[in-house]
Parts: sequence; C-alpha cells; structure tokens
Amino acid sequence: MVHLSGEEKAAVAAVWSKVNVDSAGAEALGRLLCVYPWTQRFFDSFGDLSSADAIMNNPKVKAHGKKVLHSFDDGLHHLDNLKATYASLSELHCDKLHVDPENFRLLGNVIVVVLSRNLGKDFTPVAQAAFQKVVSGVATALAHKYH
Ligand code: HEG
Repeated sequence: MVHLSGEEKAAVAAVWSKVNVDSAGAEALGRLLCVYPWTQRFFDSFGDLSSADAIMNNPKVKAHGKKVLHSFDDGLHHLDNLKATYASLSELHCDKLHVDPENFRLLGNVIVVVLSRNLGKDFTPVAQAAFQKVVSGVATALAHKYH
C-alpha cells in the first residue's frame, strides 16, 4: 500500500507518461547488473555479462528488463493493492528464484536513477519523492511472501 497525495499522483502519472517502458526497463536492469555486479549471479543463463558494454547490449538483459518494468507498471496501476498484485511474483522470487529481497530495493533505486537521467528537469522533486515511495512499496510487496 502506497499513500500518495493528489499532487504526487498527478506527478507520477505525468512522469510515467513520458517513460518508454521497454527501453527504461532494459536500461534499469543493465545498470543494476553493472553497478551491483553480485546481482549477476541470478542471470547466469543470460550469456555474456563480462563488461558494461556486454551487459547493456545483451538481448536477454534487454528482454528481461522490459518484462520487469512492465510488471512494475502494473503495480503503478494498483498502488492501493500492491501486496495482492505481487503475491504470486513474491512466491516465485522466494521459492523458485531464491532472489534475496534486498535486490528489489537496489533495483528500485536504480529505476529512480534511470528516470532522473532520462527525464532531467521533468523529474520534479515532487515526482522524485513520489517515485521513491512507489519503488519502496513495490519492493515491500515483492518481499511480502518470503519465509
Ligand atoms: Mg524478477 C523473473 C518481475 C526484480 C530476478 N521477475 C521475473 C518475472 C517478472 C519479474 C514479471 C517473470 C516471471 C515469470 O516468468 O512468471 N522482478 C520483477 C519485478 C521486480 C523484479 C516487478 C522489481 C521491481 N527480479 C528482480 C530482481 C532480481 C530478479 C531485483 C535479481 C537481482 N526475476 C529474476 C529472475 C527471474 C525473474 C532471475 C527469472 C528470469 C528468467 O530466467 O527468465
């Protein structure tokens, strides 16, 4: 559950309408793998991750980043109901993928960095604060079914 003021909701909608979800997703996952290289261990079937160039141009990283950010987009439309929205994905990441939930926080922060770099001044302080709440809420929801 993420509480946003009316002003924050409007800022999130305005910012998100300018985002290319496919390319921002690819960029966010690529940057996560570059900046926090230990996150690469979950993607050993993705092929060449041997340099920043290899990671950012890796088609599997691009495709998976796109999938992840589309799932994040789904959460943006269910801010009152994030735990239910992500319940089955939380189970999958815990039981099958064994992804430490701290990684959801790292990715959330990288998503905010990518928005900031791509949108510049359009990413207003109100929007930044609102998105910080959203990525944190999504990370909490994804961690909810961990045991
Ligand atoms: Mg996860 C699969 C969403 C963070 C590692 N992730 C998936 C899938 C979705 C998803 C929708 C596909 C599920 C399916 O096949 O049914 N992931 C998702 C979100 C977020 C997130 C919304 C955070 C915003 N994931 C995340 C992080 C890691 C990770 C931080 C690891 C650092 N995800 C991961 C792996 C897979 C998925 C290893 C399986 C990839 C594959 O082999 O296809």
